[in-house]
Amino acid sequence: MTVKERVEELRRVIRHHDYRYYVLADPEISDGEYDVLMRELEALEAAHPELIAPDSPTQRVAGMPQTGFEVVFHRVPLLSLANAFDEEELWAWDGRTRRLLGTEPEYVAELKIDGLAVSLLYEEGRFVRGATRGDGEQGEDITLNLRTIPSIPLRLPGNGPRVLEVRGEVYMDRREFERLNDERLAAGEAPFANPRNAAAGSLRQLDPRITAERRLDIFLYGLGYAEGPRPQTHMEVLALFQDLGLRVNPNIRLCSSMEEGIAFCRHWAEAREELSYDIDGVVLKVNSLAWQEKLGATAKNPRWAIAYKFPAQEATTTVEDIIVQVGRTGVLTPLAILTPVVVAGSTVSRASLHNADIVAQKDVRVGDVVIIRKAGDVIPEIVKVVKERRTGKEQPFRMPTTCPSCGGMVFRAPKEAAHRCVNTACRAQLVERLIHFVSRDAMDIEGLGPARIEQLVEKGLVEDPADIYALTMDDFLSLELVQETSARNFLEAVEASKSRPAHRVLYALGIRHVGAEAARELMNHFPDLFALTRASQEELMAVPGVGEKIAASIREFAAEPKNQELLGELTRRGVGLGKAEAVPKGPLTGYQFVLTGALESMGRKEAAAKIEELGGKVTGAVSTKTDYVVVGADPGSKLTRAEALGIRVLDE
Ligand code: D41
Repeated sequence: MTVKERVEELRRVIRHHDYRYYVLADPEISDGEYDVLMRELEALEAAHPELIAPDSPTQRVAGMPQTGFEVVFHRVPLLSLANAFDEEELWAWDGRTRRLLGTEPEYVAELKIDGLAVSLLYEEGRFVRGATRGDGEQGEDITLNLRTIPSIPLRLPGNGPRVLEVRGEVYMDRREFERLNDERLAAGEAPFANPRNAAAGSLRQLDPRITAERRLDIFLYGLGYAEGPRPQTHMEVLALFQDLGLRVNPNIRLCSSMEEGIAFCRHWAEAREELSYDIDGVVLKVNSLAWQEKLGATAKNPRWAIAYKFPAQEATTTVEDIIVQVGRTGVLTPLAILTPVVVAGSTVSRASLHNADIVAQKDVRVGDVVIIRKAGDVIPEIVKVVKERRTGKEQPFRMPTTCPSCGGMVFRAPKEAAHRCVNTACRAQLVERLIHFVSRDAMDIEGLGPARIEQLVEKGLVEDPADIYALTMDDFLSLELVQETSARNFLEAVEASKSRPAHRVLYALGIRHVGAEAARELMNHFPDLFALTRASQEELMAVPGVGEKIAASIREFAAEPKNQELLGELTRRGVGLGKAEAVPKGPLTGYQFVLTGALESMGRKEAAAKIEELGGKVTGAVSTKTDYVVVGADPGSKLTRAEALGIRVLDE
């Protein structure tokens, strides 16, 4: 084989694996094997620069930073979608469509991805130009940025049409959005308000290397200008895209009536949070392209499609106050108290402002009119201040220099965003630590909610977690509105919590950076909590998933004599801190599991608890010791690793 042939073969193979990985999310080889192929290709191209081609997989990030974007005139304008804001408007559209056609058409229902509309142009199977939608007539040439999106093929397989222009939506996954914002905050940069803005900002980078770092993705949904045989229906268009390796959203439904279309809308209005990306509605399209043509378009919108828009997740309200809350590690968190507004079906009256830097970056002041956004069950966020509506009377926020709970000193460690109250005896911290200790994923002491904890601390009955195990019937009866029966229930719940597995106790202690998963991993490696506190930094870091930060934090906890006393007190009062007791035996005893991706019927924590109930072990990282990997939707690198190691993979 000549070098040229080998280069071409490598490109073909890599292109195939890119497709398996990025388009189908179903890789056939491990990351390591892929890297070997890529490195060989890079080496050959470096040795034979005359063989480098723009559509080589090594050339995704190509060209120098630009000074601006060229204007692109779309050969076929990108029309926009007419909107329906409720079911009545959908029925009205269905009625008009049926009247114009004189029959009841099939509709295709698809998700309305909340991203940016773009057009991709292929000539002779090669990706030659990508552009923003712009105003529909003309957009901007963002070819170099779109080339960096790994699911966009630089070359189409086989004999695609000579010219093919496809339309789709570029978006950013919520996980990537969170990652990017964390990174920006750490670097002192303003975070993006939502994934859509983050995707837009990333596509507008003049330096494609920056775009390449922002893992963007795309779903294709429309055919623009195309030469060659045309499909007959929208479903065939989508099938053609799939044949060409263009990424199509899997959640599509062919509807034989409007009822089905409405059912699809209702389903996704409820289920939208299960997706790993934002959608802002559902698009209904007439399936037959002949009928699409017959229906035609108004000045702006095709008559054959309509967007059903979900209720907005954003609303406008006023900041009435900014208060400061003290968390269990002493972190002071500013919280905006808002004039209550209804957003996506529930009333919002507060929004987290995270830390002083974010308040400063967003320049949120008491009295400001703000746009807030609610996504799923996360705490609502302030997207931005409507500065145009300032009166001049707004009050800027200042982080207090003393703790609002105990009056103690407030410090800010260098390079940290958080201000902290460093008084470990601070009452607010104690209450938060105890609330965490008894919470569901920790010791799970049923009935002991925040209000009860508050009362127990108020009465001086509890000063640390071990005190909970010394509470008597009379102590509980001394609380407001507690009768004999509920007091007995409290005692029973406290008793039951003594036999929680050690990893739960560890998590319950609330050591900084030690989350539920790290705690689980740690207690798989140490016989009990005492052994854990004796471990060296190196021994701790040898545990999978435990890095420098976690290890240092455990060492810090262990070095504090009070904490050693606490552990002693917990054992004396009967709380199990080790594996010695209570490893339940069951059908899964001896098997190690790893969970990855979003499960459908239950949360991951719940699934882990069930596996443990049956005697199995759950760890966070895939290793040769792993027996099974259970995969849900959108699994990540754990699945790739499992496949590389040949570990059995199970669905839910
Ligand atoms: O997911 C979307 N955001 C989406 C947008 C979609 N699934 N289908 C769309 N279909 C069209 C027509 C029917 C006009 C081809 C669209 C859009 N348009 C669109 N997005 C932005 C402007 C128009």
